[in-house]
Amino acid sequence: MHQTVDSLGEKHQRQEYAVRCLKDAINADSGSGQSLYFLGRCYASLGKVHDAFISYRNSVDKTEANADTWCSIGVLYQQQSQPMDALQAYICSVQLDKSHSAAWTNLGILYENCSQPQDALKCYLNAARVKGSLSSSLSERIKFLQTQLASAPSVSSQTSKLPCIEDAWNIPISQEMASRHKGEDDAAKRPRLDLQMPPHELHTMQVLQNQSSLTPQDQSYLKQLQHKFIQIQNQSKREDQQPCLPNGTSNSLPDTKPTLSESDLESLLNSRHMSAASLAEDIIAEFGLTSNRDLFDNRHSSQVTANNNVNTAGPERNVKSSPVSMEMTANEILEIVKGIGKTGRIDSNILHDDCRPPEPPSAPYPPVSEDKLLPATPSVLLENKKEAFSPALQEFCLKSPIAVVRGLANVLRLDLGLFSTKSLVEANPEHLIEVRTQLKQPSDENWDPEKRNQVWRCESHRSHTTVSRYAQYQASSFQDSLREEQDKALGINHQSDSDSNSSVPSKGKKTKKSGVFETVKFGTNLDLSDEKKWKTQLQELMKLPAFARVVSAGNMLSHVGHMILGMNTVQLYMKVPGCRTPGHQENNNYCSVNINIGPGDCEWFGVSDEYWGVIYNLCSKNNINYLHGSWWPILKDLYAHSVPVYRFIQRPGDMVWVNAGTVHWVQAVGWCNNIAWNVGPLTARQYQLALERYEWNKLEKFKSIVPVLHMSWNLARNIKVSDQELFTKIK
Ligand SMILES: O=C(O)CCC(=O)C(=O)O
Ligand SMILES: [Fe+2]
Repeated sequence: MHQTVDSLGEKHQRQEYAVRCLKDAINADSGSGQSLYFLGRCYASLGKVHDAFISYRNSVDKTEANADTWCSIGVLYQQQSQPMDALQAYICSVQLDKSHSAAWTNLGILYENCSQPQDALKCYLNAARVKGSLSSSLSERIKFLQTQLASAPSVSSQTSKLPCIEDAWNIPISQEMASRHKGEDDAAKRPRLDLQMPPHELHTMQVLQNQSSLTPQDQSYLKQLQHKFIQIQNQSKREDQQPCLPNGTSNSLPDTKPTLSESDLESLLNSRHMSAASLAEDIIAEFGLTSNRDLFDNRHSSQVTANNNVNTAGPERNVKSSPVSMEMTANEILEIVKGIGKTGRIDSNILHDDCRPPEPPSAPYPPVSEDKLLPATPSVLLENKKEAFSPALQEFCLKSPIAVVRGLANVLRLDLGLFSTKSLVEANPEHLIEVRTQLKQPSDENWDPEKRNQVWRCESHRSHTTVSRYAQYQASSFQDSLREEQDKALGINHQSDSDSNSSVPSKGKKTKKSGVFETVKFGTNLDLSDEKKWKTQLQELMKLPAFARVVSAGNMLSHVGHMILGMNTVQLYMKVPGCRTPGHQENNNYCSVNINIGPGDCEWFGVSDEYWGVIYNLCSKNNINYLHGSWWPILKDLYAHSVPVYRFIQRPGDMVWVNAGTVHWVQAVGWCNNIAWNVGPLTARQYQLALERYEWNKLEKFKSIVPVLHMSWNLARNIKVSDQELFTKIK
């Protein structure tokens, strides 16, 4: 009532009240499909598409056979520019209730939008047959189409965007659903509630992201779009985890502009008269069906048939042995792979063509000459904001194994103070942080704890503390060192190895001796993913150019559909001098973006991707697992194997770009914090390296935290790939 009756007060308040009442109703009776349906209607009229979909979906789960729900789902799909899904939903609706004039009318509008007037007319006529539903606009529309069609040649079905109404009723929905569904439960019989960002919004988001300066209005619109994008991605991930139907063809269809609003639908629904028995007979006659039972059972019976096909497909059919080729269309491939995956085996190696398992590459040949073993690190000093947003900067980063972009924070006016230890403590003092206890030593050395030999194994013991406790440690370590400096200047003698009396996270001491070495504590992997806890910090990072941003349409990791902590979310590192990030390649070989917050510097070492096999072998020789272990390369071993090493200092405000596959290790020179995350530029190289590592991780029993297969499907759905090589690889 509050949703629909104007006299009950101001619209917004009424709507909010209606939502509250419905939520109460659902709490009181969680099995009520109707309350969930009404809640969905409220959300839809409030423009909360995402919430509306979820409510409708839950409603369908409780009460599947509800024509109203399917009709409303169709409306949402139509608004989301997913005409094929909208069609399926409307067909579900009119199959459940053939006198559902609203669904027939919507279907007519949908067909009209897709330039299929004959089908539209049939639907309008069906709507008009329902007693009491013939509004003047409906009869006008019918007359208009009849006149038009009488004078115009009929449209060939070859060029139709949607299947004609007869086909839609009979075959595609049931069979398409049945042959492509993942599970056998009831959910598999329904169209998938697939949320997609409308293409124009995706495009606008991309355009806005690439602007160097935005008006406050544009900024807030961009934020809205990005928020929506993430929500949709998350929702689509949740959908994927349920046994429901894949979306199929909707993305390949051109946009349609929905013309039916929720309120139009509302009035149609309100004026609707249920159950016109004669209508079913008319439809049977019109569509040439044989019996009433066919109408009702078609979906389910053909589903059984399709399932049977699946079961007889044979246990060992292998996609790779089927004649699938890159030249085929999606439909041809679907035809060939029908039934595979259910009982058949799909070769799980997703690497290209030859299916050989990946292996660490042998050393590049011929080896580089000695004078190339210490290459200069590609670096650029930015002078202004325009340079930061120039495509040239992105190109520069993408062509180097590692690059340092100096002065980025300065030209973007990034407020690095938001990531200072003080701000972190103010924002979330009790937030957990991982601690690594390590031996403090010069950056180009790595001794065993007794300082007998230089080794590859890097001592790094894990524990946990809170931000505020680590902050105390970091601050007192700094003050102690300052005092020592002052005392030194004053000629006061200090025992250089004496313990400090300040507090340490776990032991109550700042530093202590472990054998001959002082130990340091590295506060690592502080998770900044929570948008509420770290709102200002995360907002600040929106100032970055799109290619380096945490979330952007051009970042593969933004298409995964869920958070991967530290990869498509921000992590922060809190350091004192000597803290080490041991050698590694990024997860699944993605690129890494790292900004030094200061006040101190960091020292970086980097080795280009093609040498990772050499480093892998050196780790093995030193009895360390390359993926699972902690190692700090001995430089002379690398040089002895002709491995060039980039080495450079990252100052506060500098961004380091670690390209796909680059092996790197980092040591703090001073007291500083760093922020970092991963990005996946849409390049063939990045995609290939991610795939290779995905496969190699399997062999090494190392978990790939990027679901590369799932991500590939999302990429295929979400983006238009202009790079031919990347397109082919994804395909
Ligand atoms: O700042 C650090 O120590 C982390 C460096 C790193 O491995 C990265 O940003 O990828
Ligand atoms: Fe890294």
